[in-house]
Amino acid sequence: MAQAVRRNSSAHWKATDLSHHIHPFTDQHALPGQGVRVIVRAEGTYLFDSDDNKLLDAFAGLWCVNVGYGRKEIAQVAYDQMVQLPYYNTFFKTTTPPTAELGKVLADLAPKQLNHVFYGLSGSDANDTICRMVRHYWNVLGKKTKKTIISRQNGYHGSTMASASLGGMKAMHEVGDLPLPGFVHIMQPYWFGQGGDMPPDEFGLKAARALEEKILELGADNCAAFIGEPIQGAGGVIIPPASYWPEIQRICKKYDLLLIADEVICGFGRTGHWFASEYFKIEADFMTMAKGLTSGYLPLSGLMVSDRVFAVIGGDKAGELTHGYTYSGHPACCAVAIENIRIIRDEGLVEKVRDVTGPYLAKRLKELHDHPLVGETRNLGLIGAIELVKDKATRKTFEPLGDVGLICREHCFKSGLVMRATRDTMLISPPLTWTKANVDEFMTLTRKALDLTLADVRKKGLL
Ligand code: PXG
Repeated sequence: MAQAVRRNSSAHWKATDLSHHIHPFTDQHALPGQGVRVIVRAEGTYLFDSDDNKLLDAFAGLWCVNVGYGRKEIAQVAYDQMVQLPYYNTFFKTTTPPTAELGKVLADLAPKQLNHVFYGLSGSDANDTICRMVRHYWNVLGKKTKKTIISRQNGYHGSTMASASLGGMKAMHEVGDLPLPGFVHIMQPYWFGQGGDMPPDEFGLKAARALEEKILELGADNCAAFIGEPIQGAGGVIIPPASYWPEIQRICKKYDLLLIADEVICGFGRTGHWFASEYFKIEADFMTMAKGLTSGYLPLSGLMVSDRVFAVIGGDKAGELTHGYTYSGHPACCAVAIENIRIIRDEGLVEKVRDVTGPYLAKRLKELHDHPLVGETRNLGLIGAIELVKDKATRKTFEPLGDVGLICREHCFKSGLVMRATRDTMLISPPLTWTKANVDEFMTLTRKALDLTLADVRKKGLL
């Protein structure tokens, strides 16, 4: 039976999928006309689809496969744990060995004030949990008006009602009448797109001070927390000017707001540091982790809670924390996370990204500045972006925004490369196992895709 299915696999899977599967972030009506791609296996940094195409994955799945594909050690750990104890809950004063062990591993790795962890299965549910904990914290302290959470336009924090409200993407708010009350947004620190003639550091201060303005408008007594991705990922790999985070930190301290660092993409070595909070010197009260925590081998998220916050929500006035998921602290997922972190550590991937592949990617990306479409390249470690613009000197974008990015993404696929586009910004986030040779291969494929894109853009009269 399995054999029969496999024989006509590609067409069969595509048709079956289109009949039943509702895809995330997809125009359901248009999909049948566009078709789906079926990924059937992967090894290292390469994907193989059901039509026998081999693709260099410059996106690590979805910003998550930090240790690369095909790690038998991780599969073995999952297998062993499932045989030993496939599941048990962490409610009712119970735990499992990997659940307990991972907490210690994470507390040792995370910035020093973060020593307590709550587990979920996705970045979205972790951020939802944070919203509840933030309110709970201020309620326990008797400051019951401190409710509003401030985040950024074009930030991404997940897809549940609360996490999509934290996010600042208009298109997401349109699905489900968001944001919910109590969630407001300020400008993002996107110098390339919005900085105009301002020097980056001056612009960074302006973007940070939008937080102060918002707090003064709402009243500090009504403001509970600020959340931000150290580097915005889905929004376009927006690396804030150096002046930004210290000013945000100062403002949060001054007005007594909790600071939440969403490290779902930035964490576990992506930037050449275990967490981008180290690089930007962010001292967060909550830190969201997912994706690279398990390299996507199994779903798991965690939120680290600071000693200061835990003293309150774990204190004698807090009562029961009536919150949790059936799979909070799932033993197989936690065992996989421990093994994944062991690999990152034993193979020196964080240092390699910081000292070797990150700087090398930066150097090679700069070579693209001679390309007529490229307005800027930027990266920190192995997270980066290539901005495609109509006019390099003025940073003027194409109209409508997004078409050129999609053309480029298609040329990437056809050239054997997976690179994501946000607007007309191409995004890079490969496995941390990339060597300099992988960067070279990526550059060759990228230049080819950019040249083909340029030809199309000229043909369409867009340039
Ligand atoms: N926070 C951040 C910073 C994220 O990037 C989430 C939270 C939510 O995580 P879950 O596990 O619930 O998906 C994310 C997820 C994209 C894209 O197109 C990015 C994400 C998810 C889906 C698509 O770049 N990031």
